[in-house]
Amino acid sequence: MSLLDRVTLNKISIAESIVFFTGAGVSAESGIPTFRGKDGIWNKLKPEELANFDAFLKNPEMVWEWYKHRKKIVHESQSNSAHKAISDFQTLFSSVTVITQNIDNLHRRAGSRKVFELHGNIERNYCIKCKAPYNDEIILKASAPRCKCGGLIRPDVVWFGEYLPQDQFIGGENAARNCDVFFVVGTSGIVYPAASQIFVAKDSGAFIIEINLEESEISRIADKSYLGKAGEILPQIYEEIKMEKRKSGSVLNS
Ligand code: BJW
Ligand code: ZN
Repeated sequence: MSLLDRVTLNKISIAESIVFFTGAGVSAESGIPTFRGKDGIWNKLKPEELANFDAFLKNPEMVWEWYKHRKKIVHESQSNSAHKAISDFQTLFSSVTVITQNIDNLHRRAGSRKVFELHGNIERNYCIKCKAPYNDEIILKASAPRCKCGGLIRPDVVWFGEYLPQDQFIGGENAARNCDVFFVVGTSGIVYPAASQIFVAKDSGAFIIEINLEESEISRIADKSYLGKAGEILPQIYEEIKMEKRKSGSVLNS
């Protein structure tokens, strides 16, 4: 049985530019825990003690212990069928953009080529004093690694109260403003300014499709909500659009 109704099928099929805005839920099926919700890590740990700069300065060892643990999880994980389906959409549409709040690099690993990372990337690190980049080899040797200049090295992720990387934010916002269909996948949609890009897409006339295990802050503005696992729903949507495009002879390559 088809998942997509006629209106949604048409909206996606005739789109020229599509965007996937993703959150922790898209990586949940890769074994990377989400932040909020039933199995979210912030049910057990307090974000204000770990995900902000003051906490890092106060206790870099503790914050690093947490990030080293998460680096290991990310390093050992693999992209799942949701990341793969998102990447596969590149064979059907000439403009496919991923805007992700995730720091796990799994969209790129799955083959997505245009990815804006709003909250950084856990595979990178830098010195807080001179901004020199560091790879994980150096990091894993010390409990609170330091740069040659003496500055503390930190993971290249965005903590609460910090500005988002402007090039990534602006790139994402432009894609949101100019797309026809905007998928919102596996995010609670409560963290700003990232979530504002969903509203930019909505206000610019995009058709908003949400995919989430449960209703979220975004459900009320979504044109269509699919409740379920991203790793099951996205491959199904991809297959239905591929069939529709084949019928009309407009597949790019496959
Ligand atoms: C599935 C699924 C499956 C599960 N399939 N679905 C009021 C008070 C205090 C602060 C603020 C405030 N209002 C606004 C703020 C600012 C603050 C903010 O937004 N806070 C809110 C929480 C209230 N924002 C900031 O501080 C930002 N910076 C900023 O505003 O700068 C301006 C400024 C500068 C200087 C001074 C003052 C202001 C920065 C935000 C940085 C967020 N960083 C984190 C951590 C990154 C590093 C790390 O990972 O350690 O980013 S927080 C965390 O939340 C992470 C995520 O990217 C982000 C979003 O979470 P996400 O992805 O939505 O995950 P979840 O867990 O919330 O949701 C998962 C969803 O998936 C659920 O809905 C599930 O149902 C679903 N799901 N499995 C489909 N298989
Ligand atoms: Zn330095």
